[in-house]
Amino acid sequence: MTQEELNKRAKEAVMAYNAEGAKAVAKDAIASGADLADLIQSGFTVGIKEVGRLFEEKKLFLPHIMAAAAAMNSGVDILTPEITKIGKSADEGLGGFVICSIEGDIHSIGKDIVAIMLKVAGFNVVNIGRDVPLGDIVKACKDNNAKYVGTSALMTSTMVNQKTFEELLKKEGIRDKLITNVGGAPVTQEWADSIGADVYSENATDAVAKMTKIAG
Ligand code: HCB
Repeated sequence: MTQEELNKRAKEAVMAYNAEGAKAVAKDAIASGADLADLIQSGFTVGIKEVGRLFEEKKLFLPHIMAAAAAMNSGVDILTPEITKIGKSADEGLGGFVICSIEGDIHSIGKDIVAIMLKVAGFNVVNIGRDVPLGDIVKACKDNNAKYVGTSALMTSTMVNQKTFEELLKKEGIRDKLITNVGGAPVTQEWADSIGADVYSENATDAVAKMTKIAG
């Protein structure tokens, strides 16, 4: 089975809320030595974005999104240990990377994918979850002596917390010790520039490319 066929199956499994189908395509992809990161990005992710579009058009409702997200997670959960195995191991010296979905935001699928890919690239990733209070993110950065911090915001109402977070880091006197990375569907390069974030990442591949370049 080609990569394109696997990606199509992954997309269709998410769009059909089919957790078993998502698991099956994940297993088939592993067995056939396919590009697992591509399966996530060009397969599962395309499916969940399509579900989001139909939700926007009021053709689908929240339970549909929840079921599609559950199907996607079932597939990604199978892929994660394999992706981590074939990548570099963590602690390769690229430094501590705290990542989370920002206060007020429970969306976690994209952030978790970025966390996995950064780990594979050799960062020591500390994924502290979703809807994480700003003060707790600061604490995690200090506790882990992080060099990098990534925040994910999927809603216009929570994007503003990325700005408040930049201000909090300054207040705490640790802004200069960290490289901040921002992402999430409504987040743009313009937004990153306007709040003073160091790096904007459109997707996981972009995050890995930009952050590994910075890490040298
Ligand atoms: Co949700 N939701 N949702 N949702 N949801 C969105 C985000 C809307 C755009 C849908 C819509 O209305 N069109 C919308 C936000 C509107 C807005 O503010 N502009 C929305 C809403 C309103 C809500 C609720 C408020 C709905 C409700 O309860 N009435 C509620 C949120 C409550 C809250 O957070 N306090 C809600 C809930 C849910 C779930 C639980 C059903 C589910 C999330 C499950 C989970 O994450 N565990 C969900 C989902 C799945 C979506 C959509 C359909 C898909 C999001 C997703 O997973 N995309 C989304 C529609 C959309 O985004 N078009 C919809 C796929 C991932 C792979 O993409 O963009 O998240 P990504 O991540 C990329 C990229 O951005 C970047 O890399 C990732 C990988 O390539 N990236 C980073 C992300 N984070 C990064 C961090 C970095 O440092 C670097 C790069």
